[in-house]
Amino acid sequence: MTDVLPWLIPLLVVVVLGAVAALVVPRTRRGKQLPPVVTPPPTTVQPPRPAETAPEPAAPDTAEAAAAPAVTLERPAPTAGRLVRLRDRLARSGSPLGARLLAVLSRDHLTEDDWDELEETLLLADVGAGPAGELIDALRTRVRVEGVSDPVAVRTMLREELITLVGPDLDRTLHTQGTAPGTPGVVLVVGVNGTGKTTTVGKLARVLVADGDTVVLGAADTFRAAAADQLQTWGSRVGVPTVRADRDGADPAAVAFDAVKQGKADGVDVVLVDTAGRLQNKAGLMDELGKISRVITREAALTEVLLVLDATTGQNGLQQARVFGEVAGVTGIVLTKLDGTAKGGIVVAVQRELGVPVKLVGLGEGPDDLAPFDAAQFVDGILG
Ligand SMILES: Nc1nc2c(ncn2[C@@H]2O[C@H](COP(=O)(O)OP(=O)(O)O)[C@@H](O)[C@H]2O)c(=O)[nH]1
Ligand SMILES: [Mg+2]
Repeated sequence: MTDVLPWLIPLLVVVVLGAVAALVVPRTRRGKQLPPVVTPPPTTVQPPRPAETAPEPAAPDTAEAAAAPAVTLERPAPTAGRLVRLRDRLARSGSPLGARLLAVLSRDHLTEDDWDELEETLLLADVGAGPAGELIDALRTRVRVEGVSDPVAVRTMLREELITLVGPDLDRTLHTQGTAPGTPGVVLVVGVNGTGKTTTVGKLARVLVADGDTVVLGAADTFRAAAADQLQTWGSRVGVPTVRADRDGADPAAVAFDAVKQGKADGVDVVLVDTAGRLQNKAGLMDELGKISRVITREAALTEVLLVLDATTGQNGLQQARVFGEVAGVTGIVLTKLDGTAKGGIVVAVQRELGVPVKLVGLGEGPDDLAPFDAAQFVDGILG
């Protein structure tokens, strides 16, 4: 009996340890949430790592080990000069506008028909009736006073007038600095579904990281887990964590609140909050966005509300923009998909419509295809 004891003790230890592990490990295991037995916290902070698949249920230890792979972070392209670097995308999409305007203006004696043609070209490029009329008036005056001599002078004149129309003096600063010590800047991103909000938040996180800021993302589009996954993937690539709901349909305001709280606790520079754009009715939209802003401001001031607008949607997009402008207190516009349209004039129209400057433009689906907007560089891009 006594010589059995030395065997029995380690055996008992193994059995007890096994039982303890069986109790503890499933609780700490990450993965897709089944209907929870214990009430989970409303949101979780997902550390910056690639979106994972659910771990094998039979191998919790391996899953834990696999949860900490050596992640190679990407280095976003510097933000300075991005619009210049992406200029050919504008030239490609905007050249019909720039080239057509230049072609007409270079004619020897400009007739009424020529001026009508110019106006029509501007309208086709979504500049909007008011601004198009102003540009024509300005050009007519200059042609009368200065005459149109050589092509270089014509180009210079058109360039100057287009820059004036786009607004060289509008303050396009992106406000990402917290307003009180120890508080992050908070950027809320709103807009209709499919305009490019999540992509923009992802690209913007990269811009901020490239500029040396620390960032937390809030996935307040809680309709589908896929939306949060999409955002988390963007963040992971540059080492930025995402605060997300544990279940579909959770309260977006709660997620936004938790994200800002988390950002504050972590002492980060900026919190970016992505939202859903599915609400078609104005009252519902106002309710939801109002609630999100209110709960955010309990933790920190909202420093920027960006409205994302798809440049290819023209007048339709403007209509939607108007509604968001009314309910969300928009402070800046992000115009996406400018690489896919000849209607660059929408920059002018939307600024007029909302009285808010375009601050960023999306010029492609690549991770660094988001550029700070600049009137002169934009016009140069359009004129090719
Ligand atoms: N060509 C182009 N595509 C873009 C741009 N921004 C976003 N997209 C695409 O637009 C689609 C919708 O984007 P997403 O961010 O999911 O829109 P959300 O529903 O507003 O969040 C995606 O396929 C994006 O890759 C852009 O600047 N240029
Ligand atoms: Mg989205």
